[in-house]
Order: sequence, then C-alpha cells, then structure tokens
Amino acid sequence: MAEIKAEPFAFPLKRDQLALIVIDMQRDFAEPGGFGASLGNDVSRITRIVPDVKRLIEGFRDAGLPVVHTMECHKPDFSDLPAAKRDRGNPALRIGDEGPMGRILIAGEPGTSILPELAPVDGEIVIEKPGKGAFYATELGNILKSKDIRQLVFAGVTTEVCVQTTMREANDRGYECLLAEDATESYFPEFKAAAIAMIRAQGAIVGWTAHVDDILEAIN
Ligand code: TIU
Repeated sequence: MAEIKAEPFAFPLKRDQLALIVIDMQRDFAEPGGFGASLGNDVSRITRIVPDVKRLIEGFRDAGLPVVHTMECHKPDFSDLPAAKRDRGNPALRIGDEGPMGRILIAGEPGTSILPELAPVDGEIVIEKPGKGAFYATELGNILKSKDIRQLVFAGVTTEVCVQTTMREANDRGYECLLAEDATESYFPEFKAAAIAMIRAQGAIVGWTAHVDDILEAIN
C-alpha cells in the first residue's frame, strides 16, 4: 500500500480519495490592519509559510487532486454572525468594522480575500465559513461526499484555531486527516507545537502530521 511518511506512523494513502484543504490563508489573518492584527497578534509569522503552502497547492494541482480553499467570513448584514462572536473581548476593530482593508472579515471585502500568491484557480472549491470549523454551516461535507473524498490533507491558519477545529470536525465525520506541519502556522509558536502534539498523540487520535516534501513525494 502507498504511504506518506508521517507521525505517529505512516499515513495509509488512498490517492484517489485524497483532497487538500487550505484553511483561511486570507489577508485578514496575514496583513497588518486585518482581523488577526486587530486581536493584538504579530501577523508576520503567517506570511512565512506562504511558499510552503504554495508548493503544496501546486503539487496537488499537478497531481490532478482536488484543492479546497476556505475563508472565514460573514455576510454584510451579520445574519450569520452570532453576537457572542462579534462582542467577544476588546479588539482594536470588531468583525464588520471598517478597517484599512475594508470591513473586517466580511465577505467580498479586500481584506477577506485569499492572499494573491495562493488564490484559487478555476475549478477549485471555495468555502465561505462563518465558524472556525469548515464543516459548520457550509456545504463542505456534501461536496466531499459527492467526490468520494475520504482522506484530507490540511494546511493554513491558524493551527490551533480553524485548522485544528476543522480537523476535529473531519475526524468525527470519518475522514483520515493529515496536517502539513510546515504549511500551517499560529501567532503563538507554542500553540502550534501543542496542536501538532495533541493531534498525533494517542495513536493519531485526531490525525497524522507530515512534512510538505514527504506529502509531495507520495502524491506525485
Ligand atoms: N484568531 C485565530 O487564531 N484564528 C482565527 O480567528 N481564525 C482562524 O484560525 N482562521
């Protein structure tokens, strides 16, 4: 059987059932003036993974395998934004407020778009999601079912928030999940390390982790 070198043990690759999910590589999380910065974070860490995310996306494209992009965002009228999310804490700008890249985390605004280097190409699936997890209140589950996808490789930001939440949702839905360690990032290096450790603990309780090079070698 084909395998991807991974932790805590080799990932049992079923190539024809595999897709890549790129989580929230949006300007709002990576550039000054966006949502991530409004929460008080140093966003410069996020842009450092862009070359590795790009290599992974291009590897899946070259292999003819599906690429799914997600975007955390809300409708302009807030109809999918719980007050508990908008009102949380004391950010410099709240979701929906006007910032230097348009309204924070609102669909269609410049800041909400995916970084240009990683932009979806024709035919790729783009999921706009109101939650941290990409299955909640979206068509993702139905789309994956219709394509008979059973295994998911994950990249994107942030490791311990939207990436880990989506991996846990996917794991509970019966998907085998593999996190690309060098194609994910957090504002907090210790949270990234902890998320990776807890995902693969207890015999891959949530899933596997692997390096981009090893994933690309196995799929191409
Ligand atoms: N704040 C933080 O770490 N993340 C988010 O709010 N969203 C995502 O992870 N995409």
